Amino acid sequence: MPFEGVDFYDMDSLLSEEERAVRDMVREWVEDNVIPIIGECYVEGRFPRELVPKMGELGFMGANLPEEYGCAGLNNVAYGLINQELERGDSGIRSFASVQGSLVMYPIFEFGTEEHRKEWLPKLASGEKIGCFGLTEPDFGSNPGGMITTARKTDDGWLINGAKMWITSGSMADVAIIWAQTGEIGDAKGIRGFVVPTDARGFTAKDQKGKLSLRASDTSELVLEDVHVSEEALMPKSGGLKSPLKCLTQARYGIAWGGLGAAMACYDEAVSYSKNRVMFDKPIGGFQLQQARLADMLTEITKGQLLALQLGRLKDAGTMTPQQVSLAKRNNVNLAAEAARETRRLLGANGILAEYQAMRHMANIESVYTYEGTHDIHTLILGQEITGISAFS
Ligand code: TGC
Ligand code: FAD
Repeated sequence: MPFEGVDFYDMDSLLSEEERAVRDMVREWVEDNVIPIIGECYVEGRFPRELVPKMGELGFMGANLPEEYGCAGLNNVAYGLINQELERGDSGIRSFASVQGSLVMYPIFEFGTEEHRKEWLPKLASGEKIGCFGLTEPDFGSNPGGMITTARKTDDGWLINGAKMWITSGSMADVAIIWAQTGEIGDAKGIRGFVVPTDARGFTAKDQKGKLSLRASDTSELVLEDVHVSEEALMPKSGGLKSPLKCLTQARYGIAWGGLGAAMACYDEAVSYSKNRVMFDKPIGGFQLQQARLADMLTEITKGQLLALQLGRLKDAGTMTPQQVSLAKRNNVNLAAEAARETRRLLGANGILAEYQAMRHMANIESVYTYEGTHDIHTLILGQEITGISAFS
Protein backbone atom coordinates (compact mmCIF):
# COMPACT_ATOMS: atom_id res chain seq x y z
CA MET A 1 0.00 0.00 0.00
CA PRO A 2 1.39 3.47 -0.83
CA PHE A 3 2.69 5.51 2.09
CA GLU A 4 0.03 7.85 3.46
CA GLY A 5 2.05 9.67 6.06
CA VAL A 6 1.82 9.75 9.82
CA ASP A 7 -0.34 12.61 11.07
CA PHE A 8 -1.89 11.91 14.47
CA TYR A 9 -2.19 15.58 15.47
CA ASP A 10 -3.54 16.91 12.16
CA MET A 11 -0.26 18.62 11.30
CA ASP A 12 -1.62 19.05 7.81
CA SER A 13 -3.94 21.77 9.08
CA LEU A 14 -0.84 23.76 10.09
CA LEU A 15 0.65 23.60 6.59
CA SER A 16 -0.15 25.93 3.70
CA GLU A 17 -1.60 24.56 0.50
CA GLU A 18 1.76 25.02 -1.21
CA GLU A 19 3.63 23.21 1.56
CA ARG A 20 1.24 20.27 1.37
CA ALA A 21 1.49 20.17 -2.43
CA VAL A 22 5.29 20.10 -2.32
CA ARG A 23 5.25 17.36 0.33
CA ASP A 24 2.78 15.25 -1.65
CA MET A 25 4.72 15.66 -4.88
CA VAL A 26 8.00 14.50 -3.27
CA ARG A 27 6.18 11.68 -1.46
CA GLU A 28 4.79 10.36 -4.71
CA TRP A 29 8.14 10.67 -6.46
CA VAL A 30 9.86 8.73 -3.68
CA GLU A 31 7.15 6.07 -3.74
CA ASP A 32 7.51 5.56 -7.49
CA ASN A 33 11.24 6.05 -7.97
CA VAL A 34 13.14 5.40 -4.74
CA ILE A 35 11.24 2.69 -2.88
CA PRO A 36 11.29 0.15 -5.76
CA ILE A 37 15.08 0.27 -6.19
CA ILE A 38 16.64 1.38 -2.94
CA GLY A 39 16.91 -2.00 -1.20
CA GLU A 40 18.92 -3.34 -4.13
CA CYS A 41 21.09 -0.22 -4.36
CA TYR A 42 21.81 -0.59 -0.66
CA VAL A 43 22.91 -4.20 -1.01
CA GLU A 44 25.02 -3.30 -4.04
CA GLY A 45 26.52 -0.28 -2.24
CA ARG A 46 25.51 2.03 -5.07
CA PHE A 47 24.16 5.57 -5.03
CA PRO A 48 21.35 5.72 -7.65
CA ARG A 49 22.83 8.54 -9.65
CA GLU A 50 20.26 8.05 -12.39
CA LEU A 51 17.73 9.78 -10.10
CA VAL A 52 19.68 13.06 -9.98
CA PRO A 53 18.42 14.76 -13.18
CA LYS A 54 14.80 14.26 -12.14
CA MET A 55 15.56 15.47 -8.62
CA GLY A 56 16.95 18.60 -10.25
CA GLU A 57 13.99 19.02 -12.55
CA LEU A 58 11.57 18.73 -9.64
CA GLY A 59 13.51 21.36 -7.68
CA PHE A 60 14.73 19.26 -4.74
CA MET A 61 18.22 20.80 -4.63
CA GLY A 62 18.69 24.14 -2.87
CA ALA A 63 14.89 24.44 -2.86
CA ASN A 64 14.95 27.34 -0.38
CA LEU A 65 17.35 29.44 -2.48
CA PRO A 66 16.09 32.14 -4.88
CA GLU A 67 14.49 31.41 -8.22
CA GLU A 68 16.82 33.81 -10.04
CA TYR A 69 19.58 31.18 -9.66
CA GLY A 70 17.43 28.34 -10.96
CA CYS A 71 16.20 27.24 -7.53
CA ALA A 72 12.63 26.65 -6.39
CA GLY A 73 12.50 29.64 -4.00
CA LEU A 74 10.39 27.74 -1.45
CA ASN A 75 10.03 28.60 2.21
CA ASN A 76 11.94 26.63 4.84
CA VAL A 77 8.99 24.51 5.92
CA ALA A 78 8.50 23.25 2.37
CA TYR A 79 12.27 22.70 2.18
CA GLY A 80 12.08 20.68 5.41
CA LEU A 81 9.21 18.60 4.08
CA ILE A 82 11.29 17.75 0.99
CA ASN A 83 14.03 16.44 3.30
CA GLN A 84 11.49 14.46 5.31
CA GLU A 85 10.11 12.73 2.25
CA LEU A 86 13.52 12.03 0.70
CA GLU A 87 14.75 10.43 3.90
CA ARG A 88 11.55 8.39 4.07
CA GLY A 89 13.06 6.78 0.96
CA ASP A 90 16.63 6.56 2.22
CA SER A 91 19.04 8.73 4.23
CA GLY A 92 21.50 8.49 1.32
CA ILE A 93 19.07 10.23 -1.02
CA ARG A 94 18.39 12.98 1.53
CA SER A 95 22.13 13.25 2.19
CA PHE A 96 22.81 13.83 -1.47
CA ALA A 97 20.22 16.61 -1.64
CA SER A 98 21.33 18.11 1.70
CA VAL A 99 24.95 18.30 0.67
CA GLN A 100 24.14 19.71 -2.75
CA GLY A 101 21.71 22.32 -1.37
CA SER A 102 22.80 23.21 2.15
CA LEU A 103 26.53 22.53 1.98
CA VAL A 104 27.47 23.46 -1.59
CA MET A 105 24.83 25.81 -3.00
CA TYR A 106 24.23 27.65 0.29
CA PRO A 107 27.92 28.62 0.85
CA ILE A 108 28.25 29.69 -2.78
CA PHE A 109 25.12 31.82 -2.35
CA GLU A 110 26.11 33.18 1.06
CA PHE A 111 29.88 33.64 0.79
CA GLY A 112 30.62 33.58 -2.95
CA THR A 113 30.74 36.33 -5.56
CA GLU A 114 27.95 37.04 -8.02
CA GLU A 115 30.11 35.23 -10.62
CA HIS A 116 30.28 32.14 -8.39
CA ARG A 117 26.51 32.21 -8.00
CA LYS A 118 25.83 32.58 -11.69
CA GLU A 119 28.39 30.00 -12.70
CA TRP A 120 27.42 27.26 -10.26
CA LEU A 121 23.95 27.61 -8.75
CA PRO A 122 21.78 26.89 -11.81
CA LYS A 123 23.88 23.84 -12.75
CA LEU A 124 23.88 22.52 -9.19
CA ALA A 125 20.12 23.10 -8.88
CA SER A 126 19.43 21.13 -12.04
CA GLY A 127 21.79 18.31 -11.10
CA GLU A 128 23.92 18.93 -14.19
CA LYS A 129 26.80 19.43 -11.77
CA ILE A 130 27.39 17.72 -8.45
CA GLY A 131 29.11 19.25 -5.45
CA CYS A 132 30.68 18.12 -2.19
CA PHE A 133 31.69 19.81 1.08
CA GLY A 134 35.12 19.17 2.56
CA LEU A 135 35.37 20.15 6.20
CA THR A 136 36.17 16.98 8.17
CA GLU A 137 39.76 15.72 8.18
CA PRO A 138 41.20 12.39 9.29
CA ASP A 139 42.30 13.90 12.62
CA PHE A 140 39.72 16.69 12.94
CA GLY A 141 36.11 15.50 13.03
CA SER A 142 34.17 17.04 15.90
CA ASN A 143 36.80 19.76 16.18
CA PRO A 144 37.14 21.19 12.65
CA GLY A 145 38.69 24.38 14.04
CA GLY A 146 41.99 22.49 14.34
CA MET A 147 42.15 21.57 10.65
CA ILE A 148 45.55 21.24 9.02
CA THR A 149 44.55 21.64 5.37
CA THR A 150 46.21 24.86 4.29
CA ALA A 151 45.65 27.42 1.56
CA ARG A 152 48.71 29.57 0.94
CA LYS A 153 48.69 32.71 -1.20
CA THR A 154 50.70 32.64 -4.44
CA ASP A 155 51.27 35.43 -6.98
CA ASP A 156 48.18 34.51 -8.95
CA GLY A 157 45.99 32.48 -6.60
CA TRP A 158 46.15 29.90 -3.82
CA LEU A 159 47.98 26.62 -3.23
CA ILE A 160 45.91 24.10 -1.27
CA ASN A 161 47.36 21.07 0.54
CA GLY A 162 45.62 18.59 2.80
CA ALA A 163 43.14 15.74 3.11
CA LYS A 164 39.42 15.65 3.77
CA MET A 165 37.69 12.54 5.08
CA TRP A 166 34.18 11.09 4.90
CA ILE A 167 33.04 13.40 2.13
CA THR A 168 29.53 12.74 0.81
CA SER A 169 29.37 12.75 -3.03
CA GLY A 170 33.17 13.19 -3.08
CA SER A 171 33.89 10.79 -5.94
CA MET A 172 31.02 12.04 -8.12
CA ALA A 173 31.57 15.75 -7.53
CA ASP A 174 32.44 18.30 -10.21
CA VAL A 175 33.11 20.94 -7.60
CA ALA A 176 34.25 20.81 -4.00
CA ILE A 177 33.77 23.44 -1.30
CA ILE A 178 37.06 23.14 0.53
CA TRP A 179 37.63 24.71 3.93
CA ALA A 180 41.29 25.48 4.55
CA GLN A 181 43.47 27.34 7.00
CA THR A 182 44.94 30.51 5.50
CA GLY A 183 46.69 31.58 8.70
CA GLU A 184 48.34 29.83 11.64
CA ILE A 185 47.15 26.26 12.31
CA GLY A 186 44.68 26.40 15.20
CA ASP A 187 43.57 29.97 14.51
CA ALA A 188 39.89 29.40 13.73
CA LYS A 189 39.62 32.92 12.35
CA GLY A 190 41.98 32.00 9.47
CA ILE A 191 39.67 29.35 8.03
CA ARG A 192 38.25 30.27 4.62
CA GLY A 193 36.23 28.55 1.92
CA PHE A 194 37.29 27.80 -1.66
CA VAL A 195 35.33 26.70 -4.71
CA VAL A 196 37.61 24.01 -6.15
CA PRO A 197 36.89 22.25 -9.46
CA THR A 198 37.59 18.58 -8.90
CA ASP A 199 39.49 18.29 -12.18
CA ALA A 200 42.20 20.61 -10.80
CA ARG A 201 45.65 19.04 -10.97
CA GLY A 202 46.58 17.40 -7.64
CA PHE A 203 42.97 16.78 -6.57
CA THR A 204 42.01 13.12 -6.04
CA ALA A 205 38.97 11.40 -4.54
CA LYS A 206 38.95 7.86 -3.23
CA ASP A 207 35.84 5.87 -2.41
CA GLN A 208 35.41 5.00 1.27
CA LYS A 209 35.20 1.20 1.24
CA GLY A 210 33.57 -1.13 3.74
CA LYS A 211 30.62 1.01 4.89
CA LEU A 212 27.83 -0.88 6.66
CA SER A 213 25.70 2.28 6.82
CA LEU A 214 24.57 4.75 4.13
CA ARG A 215 25.49 2.20 1.53
CA ALA A 216 23.38 3.92 -1.12
CA SER A 217 25.53 7.04 -0.81
CA ASP A 218 28.93 8.03 -2.19
CA THR A 219 31.39 8.71 0.64
CA SER A 220 35.01 9.53 -0.18
CA GLU A 221 38.36 10.73 0.99
CA LEU A 222 39.72 13.79 -0.80
CA VAL A 223 43.43 14.45 -1.17
CA LEU A 224 44.67 17.87 -2.27
CA GLU A 225 48.32 17.87 -3.21
CA ASP A 226 49.63 21.25 -4.34
CA VAL A 227 46.27 22.09 -5.88
CA HIS A 228 46.66 25.50 -7.47
CA VAL A 229 43.49 27.53 -7.82
CA SER A 230 42.94 31.06 -9.06
CA GLU A 231 42.36 34.07 -6.83
CA GLU A 232 38.69 33.83 -7.76
CA ALA A 233 38.36 30.39 -6.12
CA LEU A 234 38.22 32.07 -2.70
CA MET A 235 34.70 32.78 -1.46
CA PRO A 236 35.38 36.36 -0.35
CA LYS A 237 32.67 36.59 2.27
CA SER A 238 33.84 33.45 4.09
CA GLY A 239 35.92 34.10 7.18
CA GLY A 240 36.58 31.99 10.24
CA LEU A 241 35.13 28.69 11.45
CA LYS A 242 31.81 30.48 11.71
CA SER A 243 31.35 30.23 7.93
CA PRO A 244 31.33 26.41 7.62
CA LEU A 245 29.34 26.23 10.86
CA LYS A 246 26.67 28.45 9.28
CA CYS A 247 26.42 25.91 6.45
CA LEU A 248 26.07 23.11 9.00
CA THR A 249 23.15 24.95 10.59
CA GLN A 250 21.35 24.79 7.23
CA ALA A 251 22.04 21.09 6.75
CA ARG A 252 21.27 20.19 10.37
CA TYR A 253 17.92 21.93 9.96
CA GLY A 254 17.12 19.62 7.01
CA ILE A 255 18.25 16.57 8.97
CA ALA A 256 15.82 17.42 11.79
CA TRP A 257 13.06 16.90 9.21
CA GLY A 258 14.82 13.99 7.52
CA GLY A 259 14.95 11.99 10.75
CA LEU A 260 11.17 12.19 10.88
CA GLY A 261 10.97 10.71 7.39
CA ALA A 262 13.06 7.68 8.34
CA ALA A 263 11.03 7.23 11.54
CA MET A 264 7.73 7.50 9.65
CA ALA A 265 8.83 4.88 7.13
CA CYS A 266 9.66 2.49 9.97
CA TYR A 267 6.47 3.20 11.92
CA ASP A 268 4.39 2.63 8.80
CA GLU A 269 6.14 -0.68 8.22
CA ALA A 270 5.72 -1.69 11.86
CA VAL A 271 1.97 -0.95 11.88
CA SER A 272 1.37 -2.85 8.68
CA TYR A 273 3.44 -5.85 9.76
CA SER A 274 1.85 -5.97 13.20
CA LYS A 275 -1.61 -6.25 11.64
CA ASN A 276 -0.62 -8.98 9.21
CA ARG A 277 1.78 -11.23 11.05
CA VAL A 278 -0.13 -13.90 12.95
CA MET A 279 1.50 -15.68 15.86
CA PHE A 280 -0.24 -17.58 18.69
CA ASP A 281 -3.40 -17.41 16.52
CA LYS A 282 -3.69 -13.65 16.38
CA PRO A 283 -1.94 -10.69 14.75
CA ILE A 284 1.12 -9.67 16.77
CA GLY A 285 -0.38 -6.15 16.84
CA GLY A 286 -2.90 -7.55 19.29
CA PHE A 287 -0.23 -8.17 21.93
CA GLN A 288 0.40 -5.46 24.50
CA LEU A 289 4.18 -5.50 24.05
CA GLN A 290 3.93 -4.69 20.34
CA GLN A 291 1.25 -2.08 20.98
CA ALA A 292 3.58 -0.37 23.44
CA ARG A 293 6.26 -0.23 20.73
CA LEU A 294 3.82 1.35 18.30
CA ALA A 295 2.47 3.80 20.88
CA ASP A 296 5.98 4.96 21.77
CA MET A 297 6.89 5.42 18.10
CA LEU A 298 3.77 7.41 17.31
CA THR A 299 4.25 9.61 20.38
CA GLU A 300 7.86 10.43 19.53
CA ILE A 301 7.13 11.06 15.85
CA THR A 302 4.28 13.41 16.75
CA LYS A 303 6.47 15.36 19.20
CA GLY A 304 9.22 15.52 16.58
CA GLN A 305 6.80 16.82 13.95
CA LEU A 306 5.71 19.69 16.19
CA LEU A 307 9.36 20.48 16.89
CA ALA A 308 10.36 20.52 13.24
CA LEU A 309 7.41 22.60 12.15
CA GLN A 310 7.94 25.29 14.79
CA LEU A 311 11.67 25.29 13.97
CA GLY A 312 10.76 25.87 10.33
CA ARG A 313 8.42 28.70 11.22
CA LEU A 314 11.21 30.31 13.28
CA LYS A 315 13.61 29.90 10.35
CA ASP A 316 11.14 31.50 7.99
CA ALA A 317 10.70 34.36 10.48
CA GLY A 318 14.51 34.77 10.57
CA THR A 319 14.75 34.16 14.33
CA MET A 320 15.95 30.54 14.46
CA THR A 321 19.16 29.99 16.45
CA PRO A 322 21.81 27.31 15.82
CA GLN A 323 21.13 25.95 19.32
CA GLN A 324 17.46 25.40 18.45
CA VAL A 325 18.64 23.47 15.41
CA SER A 326 20.94 21.36 17.59
CA LEU A 327 18.01 20.43 19.84
CA ALA A 328 15.90 19.34 16.86
CA LYS A 329 18.69 17.44 15.06
CA ARG A 330 19.60 15.65 18.27
CA ASN A 331 16.03 14.78 19.18
CA ASN A 332 14.69 13.79 15.79
CA VAL A 333 17.66 11.67 14.76
CA ASN A 334 17.51 9.92 18.09
CA LEU A 335 13.81 9.17 17.73
CA ALA A 336 14.50 7.82 14.23
CA ALA A 337 17.19 5.53 15.63
CA GLU A 338 14.75 4.23 18.27
CA ALA A 339 11.91 3.78 15.75
CA ALA A 340 14.15 1.90 13.32
CA ARG A 341 15.50 -0.41 16.00
CA GLU A 342 12.08 -1.15 17.50
CA THR A 343 10.60 -1.80 14.05
CA ARG A 344 13.44 -4.15 13.22
CA ARG A 345 12.70 -6.08 16.38
CA LEU A 346 8.94 -6.10 15.81
CA LEU A 347 9.52 -7.67 12.38
CA GLY A 348 11.37 -10.62 13.86
CA ALA A 349 13.63 -12.41 11.36
CA ASN A 350 12.10 -10.57 8.41
CA GLY A 351 13.43 -7.41 10.00
CA ILE A 352 16.96 -8.26 8.90
CA LEU A 353 16.04 -8.45 5.21
CA ALA A 354 16.71 -5.71 2.67
CA GLU A 355 13.21 -6.15 1.25
CA TYR A 356 11.93 -4.51 4.42
CA GLN A 357 13.07 -1.02 5.31
CA ALA A 358 13.76 -1.08 9.02
CA MET A 359 17.28 -2.46 9.10
CA ARG A 360 18.43 -0.22 6.24
CA HIS A 361 17.10 2.82 8.08
CA MET A 362 18.55 1.55 11.34
CA ALA A 363 22.02 1.26 9.83
CA ASN A 364 21.71 4.58 7.98
CA ILE A 365 20.66 6.49 11.04
CA GLU A 366 23.88 5.50 12.78
CA SER A 367 25.70 7.73 10.29
CA VAL A 368 23.17 10.51 10.65
CA TYR A 369 23.63 10.27 14.43
CA THR A 370 27.36 10.87 13.89
CA TYR A 371 27.53 13.37 11.06
CA GLU A 372 26.61 17.04 11.11
CA GLY A 373 27.72 17.11 14.74
CA THR A 374 27.49 13.91 16.74
CA HIS A 375 24.64 13.45 19.21
CA ASP A 376 27.22 14.16 21.97
CA ILE A 377 28.35 17.40 20.35
CA HIS A 378 24.75 18.65 20.16
CA THR A 379 24.31 17.70 23.82
CA LEU A 380 27.29 19.90 24.65
CA ILE A 381 26.07 22.75 22.43
CA LEU A 382 22.83 22.69 24.42
CA GLY A 383 24.77 22.38 27.68
CA GLN A 384 26.69 25.52 26.77
CA GLU A 385 23.47 27.32 25.86
CA ILE A 386 21.89 26.38 29.18
CA THR A 387 24.84 27.08 31.50
CA GLY A 388 26.85 29.63 29.56
CA ILE A 389 29.90 27.40 30.09
CA SER A 390 31.61 25.76 27.09
CA ALA A 391 32.61 22.12 27.53
CA PHE A 392 34.92 22.42 24.50
CA SER A 393 37.63 24.71 25.92
P1 TGC B 1 32.95 28.13 18.60
O1 TGC B 1 33.94 29.06 19.25
O2 TGC B 1 31.81 27.62 19.38
O3 TGC B 1 32.35 28.86 17.30
C1 TGC B 1 33.15 29.58 16.38
C2 TGC B 1 32.28 30.70 15.81
O4 TGC B 1 31.18 30.12 15.08
C3 TGC B 1 29.92 30.51 15.66
N1 TGC B 1 29.05 29.31 15.60
C4 TGC B 1 28.07 29.14 14.70
N2 TGC B 1 27.58 29.95 13.75
C5 TGC B 1 26.56 29.47 12.97
N3 TGC B 1 26.05 28.23 13.12
C6 TGC B 1 26.54 27.39 14.06
N4 TGC B 1 26.03 26.17 14.17
C7 TGC B 1 27.59 27.82 14.90
N5 TGC B 1 28.30 27.27 15.91
C8 TGC B 1 29.18 28.18 16.32
C9 TGC B 1 30.25 30.93 17.07
O5 TGC B 1 29.31 31.86 17.56
C10 TGC B 1 31.63 31.57 16.88
O6 TGC B 1 31.43 32.84 16.30
P2 TGC B 1 32.47 34.05 16.53
O7 TGC B 1 31.78 35.26 15.96
O8 TGC B 1 32.68 34.14 18.02
O9 TGC B 1 33.72 33.68 15.80
O10 TGC B 1 33.77 26.96 17.92
P3 TGC B 1 34.47 25.67 18.54
O11 TGC B 1 35.77 25.48 17.82
O12 TGC B 1 34.49 25.74 20.04
O13 TGC B 1 33.53 24.48 18.04
C11 TGC B 1 32.28 24.30 18.50
C12 TGC B 1 31.69 22.98 17.96
C13 TGC B 1 32.37 21.78 18.57
C14 TGC B 1 30.23 23.01 18.38
C15 TGC B 1 31.79 22.90 16.41
O14 TGC B 1 33.09 22.78 16.01
C16 TGC B 1 30.98 21.79 15.83
O15 TGC B 1 29.80 21.98 15.54
N6 TGC B 1 31.59 20.57 15.60
C17 TGC B 1 30.92 19.50 14.87
C18 TGC B 1 31.52 19.36 13.50
C19 TGC B 1 30.51 18.96 12.46
O16 TGC B 1 29.30 19.06 12.68
N7 TGC B 1 30.99 18.59 11.31
C20 TGC B 1 30.12 18.27 10.21
C21 TGC B 1 30.88 18.11 8.94
S1 TGC B 1 29.90 18.16 7.50
C22 TGC B 1 29.00 16.75 7.55
O17 TGC B 1 29.00 16.00 8.45
C23 TGC B 1 28.16 16.49 6.36
S2 TGC B 1 27.24 15.06 6.39
C24 TGC B 1 26.09 15.57 5.29
C25 TGC B 1 25.20 14.61 4.77
O18 TGC B 1 25.62 13.63 4.09
O19 TGC B 1 23.96 14.84 4.94
P1 FAD C 1 35.26 12.12 16.50
O1 FAD C 1 35.22 13.60 16.52
O2 FAD C 1 36.57 11.44 16.54
O3 FAD C 1 34.38 11.59 17.72
C1 FAD C 1 34.50 10.26 18.23
C2 FAD C 1 33.61 10.16 19.47
O4 FAD C 1 34.06 11.09 20.46
C3 FAD C 1 32.15 10.50 19.18
O5 FAD C 1 31.33 9.68 19.96
C4 FAD C 1 32.03 11.94 19.66
O6 FAD C 1 30.72 12.31 20.03
C5 FAD C 1 32.98 11.93 20.84
N1 FAD C 1 33.50 13.26 21.15
C6 FAD C 1 34.24 14.08 20.36
N2 FAD C 1 34.50 15.25 21.00
C7 FAD C 1 33.90 15.15 22.22
C8 FAD C 1 33.79 16.02 23.35
N3 FAD C 1 34.31 17.27 23.33
N4 FAD C 1 33.12 15.60 24.43
C9 FAD C 1 32.53 14.36 24.45
N5 FAD C 1 32.61 13.49 23.43
C10 FAD C 1 33.28 13.89 22.34
N6 FAD C 1 32.16 15.54 6.81
C11 FAD C 1 32.29 16.52 5.87
O7 FAD C 1 33.03 17.47 6.04
N7 FAD C 1 31.58 16.45 4.70
C12 FAD C 1 30.74 15.44 4.42
O8 FAD C 1 30.10 15.43 3.35
C13 FAD C 1 30.59 14.39 5.38
N8 FAD C 1 29.82 13.31 5.09
C14 FAD C 1 29.81 12.25 5.95
C15 FAD C 1 29.14 11.07 5.58
C16 FAD C 1 29.16 9.97 6.42
C17 FAD C 1 28.49 8.70 6.00
C18 FAD C 1 29.80 10.05 7.69
C19 FAD C 1 29.79 8.88 8.64
C20 FAD C 1 30.47 11.20 8.06
C21 FAD C 1 30.49 12.31 7.19
N9 FAD C 1 31.23 13.47 7.50
C22 FAD C 1 31.35 14.48 6.59
C23 FAD C 1 32.05 13.50 8.70
C24 FAD C 1 31.27 13.77 10.00
O9 FAD C 1 30.86 15.09 10.09
C25 FAD C 1 32.18 13.38 11.17
O10 FAD C 1 32.26 11.96 11.17
C26 FAD C 1 31.65 13.89 12.50
O11 FAD C 1 31.75 15.30 12.58
C27 FAD C 1 32.37 13.27 13.70
O12 FAD C 1 33.75 13.28 13.53
P2 FAD C 1 34.61 11.93 13.74
O13 FAD C 1 33.98 10.86 12.96
O14 FAD C 1 36.02 12.26 13.47
O15 FAD C 1 34.41 11.58 15.26
